[in-house]
Amino acid sequence: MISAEKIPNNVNLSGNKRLQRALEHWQPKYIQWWRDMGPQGFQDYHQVYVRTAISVDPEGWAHFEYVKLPEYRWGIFLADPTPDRRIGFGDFYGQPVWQEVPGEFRNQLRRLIVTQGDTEPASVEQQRLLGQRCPSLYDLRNLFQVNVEEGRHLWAMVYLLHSYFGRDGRDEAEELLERQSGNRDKPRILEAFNEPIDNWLDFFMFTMFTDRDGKSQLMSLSESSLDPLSRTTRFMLTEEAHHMFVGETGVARILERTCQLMKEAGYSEDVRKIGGIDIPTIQKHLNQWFSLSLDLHGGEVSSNAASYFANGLKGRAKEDTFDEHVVKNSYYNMEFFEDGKTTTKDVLMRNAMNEVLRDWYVGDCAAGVARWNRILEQHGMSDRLRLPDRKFNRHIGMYSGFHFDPNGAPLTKEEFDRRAFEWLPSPADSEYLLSIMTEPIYEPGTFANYIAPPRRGVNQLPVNFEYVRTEQ
Ligand code: BYC
Repeated sequence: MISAEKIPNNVNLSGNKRLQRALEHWQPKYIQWWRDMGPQGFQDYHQVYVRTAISVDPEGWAHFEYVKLPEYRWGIFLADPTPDRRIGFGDFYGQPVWQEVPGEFRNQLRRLIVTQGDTEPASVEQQRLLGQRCPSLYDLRNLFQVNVEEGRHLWAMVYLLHSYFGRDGRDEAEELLERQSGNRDKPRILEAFNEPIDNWLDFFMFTMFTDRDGKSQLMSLSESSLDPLSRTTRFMLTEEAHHMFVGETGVARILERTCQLMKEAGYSEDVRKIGGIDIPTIQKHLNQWFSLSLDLHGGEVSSNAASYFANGLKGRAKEDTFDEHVVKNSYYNMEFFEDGKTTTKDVLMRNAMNEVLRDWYVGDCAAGVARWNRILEQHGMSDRLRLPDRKFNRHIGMYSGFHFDPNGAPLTKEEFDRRAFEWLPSPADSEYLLSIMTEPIYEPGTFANYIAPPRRGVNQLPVNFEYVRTEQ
């Protein structure tokens, strides 16, 4: 039985019987999905020290407690309304925002919300086996924190589907639990969410780069004229920040440890011989998840994106920092690849909105990579990590039929296939990573050999706190 206490919310759930009934119907299916497809082996006998959002004010969204994962209180929260909020871009610029879904945009909005919603359970499915190879209890707890919040983000989208899309919305909410990451017959909608995440380097790169796509997409949806969508995604962004923290500091801690091991081994030694993760392997995983996440921004030239913008459904990240918001007659100078050469052409800006968002995304990623490189620098290493060219390893958009190296130089398919494992993780790399992660570390304050401890623990607790405890 759903109650306001069980589902923390600020949408007056108990005052909306129709919605409450719809969610009551969906909730047991969600819990069943969580048990079947969520963290394997951590459902019934473990208590996890997690953060639960119980309101949107600064104290309320970070309430810490021990819970069994299936008993996590997945809540529904909208950021506070902005008084007299107006449409910030597109053809309806300046008009009041919508509290209901306009009939003519119903399909487009449903599609955006379903696509966003689909990624959330997908990521939980991708990460479900990682707990059994965790590098520490601190990391295990962070994994579960990310997982329960992705679950909450699914609830956020299901709330919108149930509230504003009637029967269609309810059907879509069911299907969100039926598609499965990597399933041949019913895969998740977007490609990156069907890729396996087998090891912790993948997990940290995913939370660094793919969750950052979550950030850029949520920023653009938070500009939406549909006010409940805007308010929902605005609140989701507060949680997304933590996921990227997990990714960025996870890779930073691996780099830190790699540098220590290299020093101990006298620099010339192969760091793998002493159980570390070498920098080329880190670079390959960076290449993989960055390029997959570039794909998540859609095609460079997109009539979908133009239409979303014109109709005021999906804006640009930080729309208010742009000078002009209708954007009818401006152009974007875009790179194209034609006859084996790159060239540039002007494209109507509205058609280039995916690329505009990708620009923002690439800049945000580059700043993160620069922070990683400072660690290498501090240790006196000459190696540096770098983002590959955006044409590298693309499967969506205009570069998808072509092949490029990480510098953006064109290659034939044969050349690319021959050299792919110089730039992307090979089966041997994956095998090596799994070999150093076979034993999970469940001893408080102990860390796997390949990763340094964090500088501080969670919620001002010590690093050796028992973040996940087994029930006696
Ligand atoms: N994979 O006009 P185009 C997150 C399809 S992550 C497969 O180029 P559009 C999270 C497209 O559907 C953020 N298919 O692209 C992170 C279309 O199909 P149709 C998730 C793809 O529509 C970590 C065709 O190709 N949120 O939150 O402008 C953990 C041509 O499309 C892909 C959103 O994505 C792909 N990568 O843009 C947990 C926001 N890309 O029409 C969570 C909502 C394109 O030919 N979604 N296609 O059947 C959107 O805004 C847009 O759907 C996209 C695509 C930006 C994804």
